[in-house]
Amino acid sequence: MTLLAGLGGRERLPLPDAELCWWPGWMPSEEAAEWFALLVGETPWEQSEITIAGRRLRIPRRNAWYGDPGAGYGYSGTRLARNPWTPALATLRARIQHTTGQSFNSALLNWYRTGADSVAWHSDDEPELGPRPVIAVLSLGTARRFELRHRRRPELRRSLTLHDGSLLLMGGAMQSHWRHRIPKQPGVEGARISATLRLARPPGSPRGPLADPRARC
Ligand SMILES: [Mn+2]
Repeated sequence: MTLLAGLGGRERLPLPDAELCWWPGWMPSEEAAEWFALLVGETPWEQSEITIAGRRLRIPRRNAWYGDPGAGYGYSGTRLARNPWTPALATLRARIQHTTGQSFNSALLNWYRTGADSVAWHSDDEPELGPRPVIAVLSLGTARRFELRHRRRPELRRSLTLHDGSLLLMGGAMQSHWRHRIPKQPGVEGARISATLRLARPPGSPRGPLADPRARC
């Protein structure tokens, strides 16, 4: 019974010090498979390296950055080349903006080739995202576990399965109070792509909230 899957009802996920909501059936699986194949093929995937304790390390995933002119992005001593929006990604952005009521000017795509790929504990709190960033995460392909850990209250942990076609919206003060990761999952053979949409602050713009205050879960 997947007829209504594309309508994707919104659910608010209760989380202290954060706004987190998601659309578990945002995109039907047949369509998600088409987007997955398209993005694997057309994306100029990069193998980023980060610097930890003076050592250059290859991150365990591939990624790529898309954005409007001026929407730069970097983390942990690496900077990604900015690609212009493709027609496909522009379409995806428009649809995600329509659903969430939020504007985005850039996208970080991640390709987790198998369960051996991962992303370590982090917050998406880069200065160019401004305070209280709002980030949309579209998941395509193999489901992966998404774990959350509160920065100062270790008893607060959550785990969510980000499955094919689901859309997650992280907002409020979440990036100040929570870290998240995609842990390695030995035995998982399939690949996952996440398209994470963000609103980067143009260089030199004044500090202040960027998020559309109407875009609440
Ligand atoms: Mn993240």
